[in-house]
Amino acid sequence: MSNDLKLYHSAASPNARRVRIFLAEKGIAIPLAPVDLATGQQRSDAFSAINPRRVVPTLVLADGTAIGEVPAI
Ligand SMILES: N[C@@H](CCC(=O)N[C@@H](CS)C(=O)NCC(=O)O)C(=O)O
Repeated sequence: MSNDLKLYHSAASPNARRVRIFLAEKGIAIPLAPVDLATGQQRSDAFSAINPRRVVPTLVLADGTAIGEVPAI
């Protein structure tokens, strides 16, 4: 398990699923942080501070850089 990375995702998100499938195919385990899209958690102040575009998936690197596009992740 790499604790240098954290993936914000949602089980209901097809885009987040694309990244989880990639991680599984590569055998990479990283901490997953669920974001509840149904209740609008992606629009919360806390998540907006992580990714101002307010979408999942968002991959946060060890230095705090947040990447919020599947192809870039
Ligand atoms: N272009 C983005 C799209 C990400 C995206 O649209 N994510 C959706 C879930 S599949 C989302 O977070 N939607 C939040 C909202 O609509 O408020 C990517 O490729 O990662």
